[in-house]
Amino acid sequence: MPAHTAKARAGANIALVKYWGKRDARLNLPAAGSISITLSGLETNTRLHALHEGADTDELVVNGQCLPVDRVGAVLDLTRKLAGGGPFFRVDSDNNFPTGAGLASSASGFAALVTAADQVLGLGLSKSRLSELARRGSGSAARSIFGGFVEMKPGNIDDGRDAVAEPLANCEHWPLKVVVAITATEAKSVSSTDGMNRTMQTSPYYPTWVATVAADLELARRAILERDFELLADVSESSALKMHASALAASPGLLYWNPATLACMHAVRELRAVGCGVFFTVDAGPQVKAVCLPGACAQVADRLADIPGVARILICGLGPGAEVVV
Ligand code: 2P0
Repeated sequence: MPAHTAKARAGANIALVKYWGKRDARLNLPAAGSISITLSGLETNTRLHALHEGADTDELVVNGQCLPVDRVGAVLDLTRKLAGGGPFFRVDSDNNFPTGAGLASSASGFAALVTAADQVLGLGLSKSRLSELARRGSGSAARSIFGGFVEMKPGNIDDGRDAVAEPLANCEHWPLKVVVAITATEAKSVSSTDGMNRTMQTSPYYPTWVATVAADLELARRAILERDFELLADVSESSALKMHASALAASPGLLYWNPATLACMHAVRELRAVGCGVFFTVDAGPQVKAVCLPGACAQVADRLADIPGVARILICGLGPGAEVVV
């Protein structure tokens, strides 16, 4: 029986093997797979409230600010279609971290949205189908449906039903920590979607980048299952740097880093060289995510906090997948 309101929460995720490029832009199908960790502490809480019968569109409020419904409305249309109809909704979404600055608010946002929509429309979809729906909003959102270590499959069916995420290992398997160094809080200048499109269309390195992902996935999968930190560190840093290399070579080149980003990357490498269990990854923005063994977390946080240009440090653990909040 459909309800009038539902609430869900989802954690952000950080890719260790990056997603950067699509095989189908309309269905938002990735060109290659990716592997991520879902985080605790960086999350979106989303409440859906059915609007009165005369309403003719959904409404979106993010952190108290009205925004165009765009992709959110399109994903809600998909869920209403599955339900054989349904009301328009007011979507109230709150992120407890800076929106649009390379901290994957779209990932936790769309994962929470489809989880709440499933509940409010009484669909009872499997996690796999929720992952497919979340992907239509944002490719990385497919991964935030699951907790812990997650692999996104690129799939090869045209309609995308096999382009979904699946769990690789739970949080307890390997309770890594992530120290996030915030080096800018304003929204980034080029969105991930636009950056990916530009890279696909203009970067001479794009085909090479895509061709290397399968081997990285294989290594990362093995590193995670065997808890081999050195292997995970090597493959993750390499994947991030290759993604940025392909983006830097686009026309015009995509330069997501600022001086503090680079200083943090050097600091992480210096720490690792003296035996500290840490590696970096950087997404389509200037923040640096330092993934660490639990015992290294305090030392890494202290070191990054001292770097000029680092405005704030966040410390996260691994967290659960998207869930309904009662
Ligand atoms: C990732 N990023 O794997 C990569 C690394 C950013 C850099 O997934 O176009 O917002 O909505 O599917 O999911 C961010 O891209 O892009 C992203 P769309 P999305 O985490």
